[in-house]
Amino acid sequence: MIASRFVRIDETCEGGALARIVFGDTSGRPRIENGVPTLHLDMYDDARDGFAEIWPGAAPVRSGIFHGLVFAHDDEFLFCAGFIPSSDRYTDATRQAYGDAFALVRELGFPKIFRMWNFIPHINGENREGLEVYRDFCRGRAVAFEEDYAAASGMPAATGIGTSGDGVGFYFLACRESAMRHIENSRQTPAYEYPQRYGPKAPSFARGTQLGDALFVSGTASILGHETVHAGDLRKQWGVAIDNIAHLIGSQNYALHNLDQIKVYYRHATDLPSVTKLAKAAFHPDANIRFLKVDICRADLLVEIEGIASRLLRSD
Ligand code: 3EB
Repeated sequence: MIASRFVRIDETCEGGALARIVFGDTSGRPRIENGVPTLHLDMYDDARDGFAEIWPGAAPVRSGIFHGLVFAHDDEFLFCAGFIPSSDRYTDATRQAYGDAFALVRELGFPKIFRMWNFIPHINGENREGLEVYRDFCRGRAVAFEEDYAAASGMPAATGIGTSGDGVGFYFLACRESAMRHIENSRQTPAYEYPQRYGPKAPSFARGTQLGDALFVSGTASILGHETVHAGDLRKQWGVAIDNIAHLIGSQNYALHNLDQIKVYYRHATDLPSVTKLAKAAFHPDANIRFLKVDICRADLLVEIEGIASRLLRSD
């Protein structure tokens, strides 16, 4: 099974890791640092001291760079990270970067992308056409998926969220031909079927992806059908997001106490005490949770939650 770990930002990463994502105070192009593909994202956690997410690999790990994409793989899994410089229009660069990523995964023999993360600066701002930045990004991503990927392999679980840094950072994990399954949530319209009022092209992601024992849960918010519910009410939004996750993972026989490697994204700094309390009550006491203060892809969303369900945590 593949699993991530959250570690302190200054903890060195012993050999064999596929990836290190540093949630701290800088953003930039991914690089190979001490042999490990590393992506820095400007988005402090609640403690304002940052943390790193590590994806361990099994030796031998091979790494490389392809069209600015930094990658590493072992025999089973591939990690890849990319970066799109800040711009007043993201559609074409996003289409290009995703197209390169799809070519890379096929070339290296890991054609099944099971989990992606996208971090978008000024996500609720406007591009030079007056289109919301998130929608601009979604347009390029959707075209890339349509052109070259979705027909064969569907769309992975994902997160698309704000960052305080410059430039779009993204990373993903892929595997070889396998029994990976993308999962939808009957409480929510599939994101790729959202109507046009949310943007010219719908977001390209599945609500979750099951792989082996793990269910990767996409960023999940207070959306029922395709509509935001409880605009302006943090507690009610939290409740709907949690119910959405419980319903999604329940369909695969997991419960909330099975959720780990949780990230809680919240819009307003003043909501941190509330989301901390709510998370304590909702998740297993041993679950690893990080809180990140960022903008969320719809201006009316106050909180978004992601995680990985597995059988490792127990309720007793
Ligand atoms: C939503 O359900 C909330 O654009 O990759 C969640 C997860 C959201 C992923 C993405 C967006 C994305 O529509 C937003």
